[in-house]
Amino acid sequence: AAAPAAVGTGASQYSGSVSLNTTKTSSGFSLVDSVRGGSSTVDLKHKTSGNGTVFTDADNKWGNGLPGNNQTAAVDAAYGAAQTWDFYKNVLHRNGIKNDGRAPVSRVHYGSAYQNAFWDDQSFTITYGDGAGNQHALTQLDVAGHEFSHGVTSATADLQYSGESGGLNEATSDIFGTAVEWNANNAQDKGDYLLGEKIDIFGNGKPLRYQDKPSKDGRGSADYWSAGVGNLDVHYSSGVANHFFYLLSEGSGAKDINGVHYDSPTVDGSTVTGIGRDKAVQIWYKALTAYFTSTTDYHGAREATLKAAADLYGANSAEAKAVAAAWAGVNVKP
Ligand code: ASN
Ligand code: ZN
Repeated sequence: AAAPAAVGTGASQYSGSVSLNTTKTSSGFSLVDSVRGGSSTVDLKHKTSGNGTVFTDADNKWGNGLPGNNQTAAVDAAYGAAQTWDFYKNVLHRNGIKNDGRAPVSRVHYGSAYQNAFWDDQSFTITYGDGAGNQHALTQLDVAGHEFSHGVTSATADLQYSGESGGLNEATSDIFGTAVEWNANNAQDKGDYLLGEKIDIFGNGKPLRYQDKPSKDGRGSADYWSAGVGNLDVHYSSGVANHFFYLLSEGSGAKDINGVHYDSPTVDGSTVTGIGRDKAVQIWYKALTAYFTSTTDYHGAREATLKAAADLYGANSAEAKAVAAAWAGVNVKP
Protein backbone atom coordinates (compact mmCIF):
# COMPACT_ATOMS: atom_id res chain seq x y z
CA ALA A 1 0.00 0.00 0.00
CA ALA A 2 1.16 3.52 -0.69
CA ALA A 3 2.56 5.37 2.30
CA PRO A 4 0.03 7.85 3.68
CA ALA A 5 0.19 11.31 2.21
CA ALA A 6 0.57 14.29 4.52
CA VAL A 7 0.86 18.03 4.09
CA GLY A 8 3.47 19.92 6.04
CA THR A 9 4.74 23.48 6.11
CA GLY A 10 8.26 24.69 5.49
CA ALA A 11 10.14 27.88 6.30
CA SER A 12 12.37 28.31 3.25
CA GLN A 13 15.37 30.61 2.85
CA TYR A 14 14.33 32.09 -0.50
CA SER A 15 10.59 31.51 -1.01
CA GLY A 16 8.98 32.29 2.33
CA SER A 17 6.57 29.88 3.99
CA VAL A 18 5.67 27.00 1.69
CA SER A 19 3.39 24.00 1.74
CA LEU A 20 5.14 20.65 1.34
CA ASN A 21 3.62 17.32 0.38
CA THR A 22 5.24 14.79 2.70
CA THR A 23 4.72 11.21 3.83
CA LYS A 24 3.55 9.90 7.19
CA THR A 25 5.83 7.31 8.76
CA SER A 26 5.49 5.23 11.91
CA SER A 27 7.37 7.83 13.94
CA GLY A 28 6.62 11.11 12.18
CA PHE A 29 7.05 12.40 8.65
CA SER A 30 9.53 12.06 5.81
CA LEU A 31 10.37 14.58 3.09
CA VAL A 32 9.06 12.32 0.34
CA ASP A 33 6.59 14.02 -1.97
CA SER A 34 3.42 12.00 -1.77
CA VAL A 35 1.86 13.51 -4.90
CA ARG A 36 4.83 13.84 -7.28
CA GLY A 37 6.15 10.36 -7.87
CA GLY A 38 7.69 10.02 -4.41
CA SER A 39 10.37 12.64 -5.07
CA SER A 40 12.59 12.65 -1.99
CA THR A 41 14.94 15.16 -0.42
CA VAL A 42 18.03 13.77 1.27
CA ASP A 43 20.83 15.06 3.51
CA LEU A 44 24.36 14.42 2.23
CA LYS A 45 25.70 15.68 5.56
CA HIS A 46 28.59 17.45 3.79
CA LYS A 47 29.84 14.35 2.05
CA THR A 48 30.34 14.42 -1.73
CA SER A 49 28.96 11.01 -2.60
CA GLY A 50 26.29 8.56 -1.62
CA ASN A 51 22.52 8.43 -1.48
CA GLY A 52 22.27 10.53 1.67
CA THR A 53 19.59 10.19 4.34
CA VAL A 54 15.98 11.11 3.73
CA PHE A 55 14.98 14.09 5.89
CA THR A 56 12.51 13.28 8.65
CA ASP A 57 10.63 15.41 11.12
CA ALA A 58 8.38 14.82 14.11
CA ASP A 59 5.73 17.51 13.59
CA ASN A 60 5.77 18.13 9.81
CA LYS A 61 7.01 21.70 10.29
CA TRP A 62 10.32 22.00 8.46
CA GLY A 63 13.21 24.47 8.64
CA ASN A 64 13.26 27.97 10.07
CA GLY A 65 14.12 30.08 7.02
CA LEU A 66 17.77 30.44 8.03
CA PRO A 67 20.83 28.58 6.75
CA GLY A 68 21.88 27.55 10.25
CA ASN A 69 18.92 25.18 10.46
CA ASN A 70 19.81 21.92 8.73
CA GLN A 71 16.32 21.49 7.28
CA THR A 72 16.10 24.91 5.62
CA ALA A 73 17.99 23.96 2.45
CA ALA A 74 15.84 20.84 2.25
CA VAL A 75 12.70 22.98 2.33
CA ASP A 76 13.89 25.10 -0.59
CA ALA A 77 15.03 22.04 -2.54
CA ALA A 78 11.77 20.15 -1.98
CA TYR A 79 9.75 23.22 -2.90
CA GLY A 80 11.86 23.74 -6.04
CA ALA A 81 11.46 20.12 -7.10
CA ALA A 82 7.69 20.31 -6.56
CA GLN A 83 7.29 23.58 -8.43
CA THR A 84 9.41 22.32 -11.30
CA TRP A 85 7.45 19.06 -11.47
CA ASP A 86 4.19 21.03 -11.54
CA PHE A 87 5.48 23.40 -14.22
CA TYR A 88 6.36 20.50 -16.52
CA LYS A 89 3.09 18.73 -15.77
CA ASN A 90 0.68 21.65 -15.99
CA VAL A 91 2.34 23.93 -18.53
CA LEU A 92 4.20 21.50 -20.78
CA HIS A 93 2.13 18.34 -20.13
CA ARG A 94 5.26 16.39 -19.33
CA ASN A 95 5.17 13.72 -16.62
CA GLY A 96 8.59 14.18 -15.02
CA ILE A 97 12.05 14.29 -16.50
CA LYS A 98 11.65 11.26 -18.75
CA ASN A 99 7.89 11.71 -19.18
CA ASP A 100 7.43 8.41 -17.36
CA GLY A 101 6.45 9.66 -13.90
CA ARG A 102 9.84 8.86 -12.34
CA ALA A 103 10.80 11.45 -9.74
CA PRO A 104 14.31 12.77 -9.11
CA VAL A 105 16.02 12.82 -5.72
CA SER A 106 17.16 16.19 -4.39
CA ARG A 107 20.41 16.04 -2.40
CA VAL A 108 21.38 18.97 -0.16
CA HIS A 109 24.44 19.83 1.96
CA TYR A 110 26.91 18.55 -0.64
CA GLY A 111 30.48 19.09 0.58
CA SER A 112 31.35 22.22 2.50
CA ALA A 113 30.73 25.75 1.22
CA TYR A 114 30.34 24.28 -2.26
CA GLN A 115 29.19 27.02 -4.64
CA ASN A 116 27.38 25.06 -7.30
CA ALA A 117 24.49 22.73 -8.03
CA PHE A 118 24.30 19.98 -10.61
CA TRP A 119 22.17 17.34 -12.28
CA ASP A 120 23.37 13.74 -12.66
CA ASP A 121 21.59 11.48 -15.14
CA GLN A 122 22.91 8.21 -13.85
CA SER A 123 21.76 8.66 -10.25
CA PHE A 124 18.78 10.80 -11.31
CA THR A 125 19.65 13.40 -8.70
CA ILE A 126 19.78 17.16 -8.30
CA THR A 127 22.57 18.15 -5.91
CA TYR A 128 23.06 21.45 -4.12
CA GLY A 129 26.05 22.93 -2.34
CA ASP A 130 25.62 25.25 0.64
CA GLY A 131 27.34 28.24 -0.99
CA ALA A 132 29.96 30.54 0.50
CA GLY A 133 30.37 30.09 4.23
CA ASN A 134 27.53 27.55 4.05
CA GLN A 135 25.19 30.56 4.11
CA HIS A 136 23.72 30.65 0.61
CA ALA A 137 22.61 27.20 -0.43
CA LEU A 138 22.20 26.95 -4.20
CA THR A 139 18.57 25.90 -3.69
CA GLN A 140 16.76 28.86 -5.24
CA LEU A 141 13.72 28.01 -7.35
CA ASP A 142 15.21 28.98 -10.71
CA VAL A 143 18.32 26.92 -9.96
CA ALA A 144 16.14 23.90 -9.16
CA GLY A 145 14.31 24.44 -12.45
CA HIS A 146 17.64 24.80 -14.25
CA GLU A 147 19.10 21.54 -12.91
CA PHE A 148 15.91 19.50 -13.36
CA SER A 149 15.77 20.79 -16.94
CA HIS A 150 19.24 19.36 -17.62
CA GLY A 151 17.57 16.01 -17.06
CA VAL A 152 14.79 16.89 -19.50
CA THR A 153 17.29 17.97 -22.16
CA SER A 154 19.23 14.78 -21.64
CA ALA A 155 16.04 12.74 -22.07
CA THR A 156 15.03 14.60 -25.26
CA ALA A 157 17.37 16.43 -27.66
CA ASP A 158 20.41 15.36 -25.63
CA LEU A 159 22.30 18.49 -26.72
CA GLN A 160 26.07 17.88 -26.51
CA TYR A 161 27.54 19.90 -23.65
CA SER A 162 30.18 21.71 -25.71
CA GLY A 163 30.27 24.18 -28.58
CA GLU A 164 27.07 25.88 -29.70
CA SER A 165 24.91 22.87 -28.75
CA GLY A 166 26.33 23.22 -25.24
CA GLY A 167 25.23 26.85 -25.15
CA LEU A 168 21.77 25.75 -26.25
CA ASN A 169 21.76 23.09 -23.54
CA GLU A 170 22.62 25.67 -20.88
CA ALA A 171 20.12 28.21 -22.22
CA THR A 172 17.38 25.57 -22.21
CA SER A 173 17.98 25.13 -18.48
CA ASP A 174 17.97 28.89 -17.91
CA ILE A 175 14.81 29.39 -19.98
CA PHE A 176 12.86 26.73 -18.10
CA GLY A 177 14.40 27.80 -14.77
CA THR A 178 12.99 31.25 -15.38
CA ALA A 179 9.66 29.78 -16.51
CA VAL A 180 9.42 27.72 -13.30
CA GLU A 181 9.97 30.85 -11.24
CA TRP A 182 7.23 32.74 -13.09
CA ASN A 183 4.85 29.79 -12.89
CA ALA A 184 5.35 29.39 -9.12
CA ASN A 185 4.01 32.92 -8.59
CA ASN A 186 5.78 33.11 -5.22
CA ALA A 187 5.59 36.49 -3.47
CA GLN A 188 9.10 36.12 -2.01
CA ASP A 189 10.75 34.97 -5.23
CA LYS A 190 8.95 36.80 -7.98
CA GLY A 191 9.26 36.02 -11.67
CA ASP A 192 12.18 37.67 -13.42
CA TYR A 193 14.65 37.16 -16.26
CA LEU A 194 17.60 36.71 -13.93
CA LEU A 195 19.15 33.42 -12.83
CA GLY A 196 20.18 32.84 -9.23
CA GLU A 197 19.45 36.40 -8.11
CA LYS A 198 19.04 35.31 -4.48
CA ILE A 199 21.99 32.99 -3.96
CA ASP A 200 24.65 35.73 -3.91
CA ILE A 201 27.07 33.52 -5.77
CA PHE A 202 29.53 36.40 -6.33
CA GLY A 203 29.22 37.86 -2.84
CA ASN A 204 28.12 41.22 -4.24
CA GLY A 205 24.38 40.59 -4.38
CA LYS A 206 24.32 40.31 -8.17
CA PRO A 207 22.58 37.56 -10.13
CA LEU A 208 24.42 34.69 -11.74
CA ARG A 209 23.01 35.45 -15.21
CA TYR A 210 20.88 38.01 -17.06
CA GLN A 211 18.65 37.06 -19.98
CA ASP A 212 17.79 40.58 -21.17
CA LYS A 213 21.42 41.43 -21.86
CA PRO A 214 23.69 38.56 -20.86
CA SER A 215 26.86 40.68 -20.96
CA LYS A 216 25.56 42.49 -17.86
CA ASP A 217 27.30 39.72 -15.94
CA GLY A 218 30.65 41.31 -16.80
CA ARG A 219 32.06 37.81 -17.20
CA GLY A 220 31.93 37.40 -20.94
CA SER A 221 28.45 36.08 -21.68
CA ALA A 222 27.54 36.66 -25.32
CA ASP A 223 24.66 38.97 -26.23
CA TYR A 224 24.83 38.08 -29.94
CA TRP A 225 25.88 35.20 -32.13
CA SER A 226 29.26 35.41 -33.85
CA ALA A 227 31.47 32.80 -35.48
CA GLY A 228 33.43 31.32 -32.60
CA VAL A 229 30.76 31.87 -29.95
CA GLY A 230 30.85 28.10 -29.53
CA ASN A 231 34.38 28.38 -28.18
CA LEU A 232 33.09 30.10 -25.04
CA ASP A 233 32.19 28.21 -21.88
CA VAL A 234 28.66 26.85 -22.33
CA HIS A 235 27.42 29.15 -19.55
CA TYR A 236 28.51 32.13 -21.67
CA SER A 237 27.59 30.95 -25.16
CA SER A 238 24.13 30.35 -23.68
CA GLY A 239 23.76 34.13 -23.68
CA VAL A 240 22.70 34.19 -27.32
CA ALA A 241 19.67 31.95 -26.69
CA ASN A 242 18.86 33.54 -23.34
CA HIS A 243 18.78 36.91 -25.08
CA PHE A 244 16.65 35.43 -27.91
CA PHE A 245 14.19 34.16 -25.30
CA TYR A 246 13.95 37.54 -23.59
CA LEU A 247 13.44 39.34 -26.92
CA LEU A 248 10.79 36.84 -28.00
CA SER A 249 8.95 37.11 -24.66
CA GLU A 250 9.23 40.79 -23.85
CA GLY A 251 10.53 42.52 -26.96
CA SER A 252 13.48 44.83 -27.42
CA GLY A 253 14.24 47.95 -25.44
CA ALA A 254 14.20 48.98 -21.80
CA LYS A 255 11.42 48.27 -19.33
CA ASP A 256 10.77 47.45 -15.68
CA ILE A 257 8.96 44.27 -14.65
CA ASN A 258 8.19 43.44 -10.99
CA GLY A 259 10.59 46.20 -9.97
CA VAL A 260 13.54 44.89 -12.00
CA HIS A 261 15.03 46.96 -14.79
CA TYR A 262 15.76 45.27 -18.11
CA ASP A 263 17.58 46.49 -21.21
CA SER A 264 17.32 44.43 -24.30
CA PRO A 265 19.20 45.79 -27.27
CA THR A 266 19.31 44.14 -30.70
CA VAL A 267 22.49 43.73 -32.70
CA ASP A 268 21.35 46.07 -35.47
CA GLY A 269 18.97 48.37 -33.60
CA SER A 270 15.92 46.55 -35.00
CA THR A 271 12.73 46.45 -32.95
CA VAL A 272 11.30 43.16 -31.72
CA THR A 273 7.75 42.96 -30.39
CA GLY A 274 7.41 40.29 -27.70
CA ILE A 275 4.76 37.56 -27.76
CA GLY A 276 4.76 36.91 -24.01
CA ARG A 277 6.67 34.34 -22.05
CA ASP A 278 3.97 31.66 -22.14
CA LYS A 279 4.10 31.34 -25.92
CA ALA A 280 7.89 31.71 -25.97
CA VAL A 281 8.15 28.80 -23.51
CA GLN A 282 5.85 26.61 -25.61
CA ILE A 283 7.89 27.33 -28.74
CA TRP A 284 11.19 26.51 -27.03
CA TYR A 285 9.83 23.26 -25.57
CA LYS A 286 8.36 22.13 -28.90
CA ALA A 287 11.68 22.88 -30.62
CA LEU A 288 13.63 21.02 -27.91
CA THR A 289 11.45 17.93 -27.99
CA ALA A 290 10.56 17.72 -31.69
CA TYR A 291 13.40 19.30 -33.66
CA PHE A 292 16.65 19.79 -31.74
CA THR A 293 19.21 17.02 -32.01
CA SER A 294 22.41 16.44 -30.05
CA THR A 295 24.37 18.60 -32.52
CA THR A 296 21.94 21.46 -33.13
CA ASP A 297 23.77 24.79 -33.38
CA TYR A 298 22.41 28.33 -33.30
CA HIS A 299 21.36 28.37 -36.94
CA GLY A 300 19.74 24.99 -36.46
CA ALA A 301 17.93 26.31 -33.40
CA ARG A 302 16.54 29.14 -35.52
CA GLU A 303 15.11 26.63 -38.02
CA ALA A 304 13.78 24.42 -35.22
CA THR A 305 12.01 27.22 -33.38
CA LEU A 306 10.52 28.50 -36.65
CA LYS A 307 9.10 25.02 -37.27
CA ALA A 308 7.83 24.85 -33.71
CA ALA A 309 6.14 28.24 -34.02
CA ALA A 310 4.60 27.17 -37.35
CA ASP A 311 3.27 23.98 -35.75
CA LEU A 312 1.80 25.82 -32.77
CA TYR A 313 0.60 29.09 -34.28
CA GLY A 314 0.88 28.86 -38.09
CA ALA A 315 3.71 29.53 -40.51
CA ASN A 316 2.59 33.09 -41.19
CA SER A 317 1.57 33.86 -37.63
CA ALA A 318 2.73 36.88 -35.68
CA GLU A 319 4.42 34.37 -33.36
CA ALA A 320 6.50 32.84 -36.18
CA LYS A 321 7.45 36.30 -37.40
CA ALA A 322 8.51 37.27 -33.88
CA VAL A 323 10.74 34.18 -33.71
CA ALA A 324 12.53 35.28 -36.89
CA ALA A 325 12.81 38.85 -35.62
CA ALA A 326 14.19 37.79 -32.23
CA TRP A 327 16.86 35.58 -33.85
CA ALA A 328 17.79 38.42 -36.20
CA GLY A 329 18.10 40.63 -33.11
CA VAL A 330 20.77 38.30 -31.72
CA ASN A 331 22.53 38.05 -35.10
CA VAL A 332 21.25 34.61 -36.10
CA LYS A 333 20.13 35.12 -39.66
CA PRO A 334 19.24 32.75 -42.50
N1 ASN B 1 25.42 24.37 -12.10
C1 ASN B 1 26.10 24.06 -13.33
C2 ASN B 1 25.09 23.86 -14.41
O1 ASN B 1 24.06 23.27 -14.22
C3 ASN B 1 26.93 22.87 -13.21
C4 ASN B 1 27.64 22.68 -14.48
O2 ASN B 1 28.51 23.44 -14.83
N2 ASN B 1 27.22 21.70 -15.24
O3 ASN B 1 25.32 24.30 -15.50
ZN1 ZN C 1 23.46 24.15 -16.29
